[in-house]
Amino acid sequence: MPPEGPDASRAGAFFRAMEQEFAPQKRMLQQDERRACAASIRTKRTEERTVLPMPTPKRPNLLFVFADQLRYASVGYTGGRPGLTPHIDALRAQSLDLCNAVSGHPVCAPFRASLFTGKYTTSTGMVINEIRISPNHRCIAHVLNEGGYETAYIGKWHLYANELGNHYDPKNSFVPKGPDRLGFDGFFAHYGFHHEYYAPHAYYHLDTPEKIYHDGYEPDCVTDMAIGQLRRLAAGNQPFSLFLSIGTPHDPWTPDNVPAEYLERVKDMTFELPDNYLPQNDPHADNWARLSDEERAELTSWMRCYHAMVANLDDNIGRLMRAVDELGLAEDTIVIFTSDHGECFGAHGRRAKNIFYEEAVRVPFLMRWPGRLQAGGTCDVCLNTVDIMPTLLSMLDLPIPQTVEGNDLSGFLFDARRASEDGALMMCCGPTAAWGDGYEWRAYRTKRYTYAVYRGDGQELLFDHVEDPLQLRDLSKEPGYEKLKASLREAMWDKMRRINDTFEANSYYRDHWVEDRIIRRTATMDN
Ligand SMILES: [Ca+2]
Repeated sequence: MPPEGPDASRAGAFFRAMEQEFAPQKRMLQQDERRACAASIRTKRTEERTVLPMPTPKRPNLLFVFADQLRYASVGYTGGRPGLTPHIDALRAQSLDLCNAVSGHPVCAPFRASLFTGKYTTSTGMVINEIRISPNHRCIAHVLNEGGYETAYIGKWHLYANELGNHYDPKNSFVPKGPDRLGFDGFFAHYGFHHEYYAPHAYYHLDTPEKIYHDGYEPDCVTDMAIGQLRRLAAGNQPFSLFLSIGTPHDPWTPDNVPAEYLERVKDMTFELPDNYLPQNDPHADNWARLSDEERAELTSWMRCYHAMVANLDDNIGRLMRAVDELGLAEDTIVIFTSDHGECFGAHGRRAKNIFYEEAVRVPFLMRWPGRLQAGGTCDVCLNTVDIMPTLLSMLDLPIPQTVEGNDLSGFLFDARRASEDGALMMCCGPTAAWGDGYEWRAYRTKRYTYAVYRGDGQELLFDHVEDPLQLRDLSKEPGYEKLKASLREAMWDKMRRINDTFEANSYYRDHWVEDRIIRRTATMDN
């Protein structure tokens, strides 16, 4: 169990005001009007299960590649190490760069739940890692199937655990064929969670609990597998979607978890603590975000292994894109490259993710669609995780389910002159993978500002990440920022009200939504 969080008795006037504000919504929930509330957020949605006309010409394919824990700042084109990621940089030159993309809940499983459903965490119920999502959501793969797509998935899944840890037991790593695959009914080479990338840990499942072991470095092997699937899919008549979830550069960052040739590539690089490093742990950090003295001493060697993993990831992206081109798929395939969240490496006195700071929430997001999206262009719209599903479905001319809470941002991608000032609601509903109160926050990030508030003690923060990208200067108490803070706070709460997010303590979700690590209900759904 993690140590106790900030004492709830210290919750100040802010928290009491919040309770008051949400009292009507809570009463409504008690009156079993969840569905009515969910219906109220359905605005301008295309009707579900629309009968689709025969696609002529064939719809474009979708290749969605996402790394794990890849920071925005750690690729070459964003100002990372020169020469480390030539293939990702080449892809950027062919792609539209969504430079304000964030992870709406920067943790593995909550991110994936939002990616597949288009819903915020309070609506998926995936409030921490290693609980089991309901199969009753309307997901992106369901819509793709109905639109005539083959839906394939390769890599880490992380939405079907039934206990904390014990990752290598098939009861936590295998997802049976059927509804728990959330609509993916094509090739499905998957595992629950692991980040040891060599045998005997690197394995996957197909349609049985049998473990199939990789012969080599897992990121190379899953890339080979994806290329093999592209070859098969390219020969077929159906449009396809292939999601490739690559485990790197997630820790453990030990030299035996990355091929020697990539350590060789980074051997002359110098790694230093970040400029916003703090020697003390952030008091709001959970067990996964705290650093011991021994770990602090290891930070720069972790960075070395991390960057070696990034170099390997880059080679694999290069191989994958070469295959797309050689198979003649380039013109008819929308390629996405992104990550589930970033990594702090000691910034703000934290490691890992699960926090609103730029190091954790900002992710690379490249979209390549030759002739349709501007190659080498930039789009600064604030793309949140929940916006990915409706935006992609719209680009593929497929219907957006009414249950989707994100926005279709495709109009901004096709027309760079269009601007949006809407920001992204980001959230943390508990410690990374365990139950415990005192770590919950909500935040609202616009192109320029991040406003955030912790539930436990009501502390508010405000950063100007254009003027202060390291977020060292908290403007929340400074004179002259009251009006701005109030408007950002209201914009955030407006988004929360629309999704019935009542900003509960983590134990509330444990006690009301989850039974035996299976999610039974959420803010907008009874299962
Ligand atoms: Ca992750």
